[in-house]
Amino acid sequence: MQLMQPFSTAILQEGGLRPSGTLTQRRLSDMRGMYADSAAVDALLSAGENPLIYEVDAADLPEEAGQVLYCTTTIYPGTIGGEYFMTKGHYHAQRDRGEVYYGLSGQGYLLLQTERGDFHAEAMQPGLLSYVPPYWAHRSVNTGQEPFVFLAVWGGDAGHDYGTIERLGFARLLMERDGSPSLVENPRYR
Ligand code: S6P
Ligand code: ZN
Repeated sequence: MQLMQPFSTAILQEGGLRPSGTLTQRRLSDMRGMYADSAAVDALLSAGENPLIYEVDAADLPEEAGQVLYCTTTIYPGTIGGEYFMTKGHYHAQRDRGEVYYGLSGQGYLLLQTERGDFHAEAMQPGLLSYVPPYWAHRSVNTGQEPFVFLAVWGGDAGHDYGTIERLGFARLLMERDGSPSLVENPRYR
């Protein structure tokens, strides 16, 4: 059997792996329907504005059992209709696979929910590890004025289910209210 060789990667506090892995950029047009204020989304896109919401630099590793995958995520600061810039969010395709997030720079929140109706919001900051248990969908949000960057580490066979969140959304929205983050019920949830 051919064994992989050990290696090291630098994790940049401002986001990114060195050497770089695979870069993915998510713009507003990639997230239609995810922000509650669809009129605000349409207005920006039809004005030709398509802001970069977040980017991921993911280690090039096989997505299979036994591997440990990792990436940095950089969420840029901003709001759409008062809702902070955020990731799409997902369940793991294999629901019983957990994950850890480790804050590198900036400020944000991790929103988590389960299919049986639990919801949880966890503040994230540099130096803090946030644990995503099995069965919890997860979305991260930048509530600060600068890029919010974190490292994620998860099992190689977890996979990603984006469709469930695309259909149902998250139970609560993280909105900027008087300059501070505020969780509000998502009127369109379920
Ligand atoms: C992967 C992990 C993160 C996210 C990344 C982007 O399991 O949870 O690396 O992929 O933060 O979020 P999303 O929801 O677009 O994959
Ligand atoms: Zn995940």
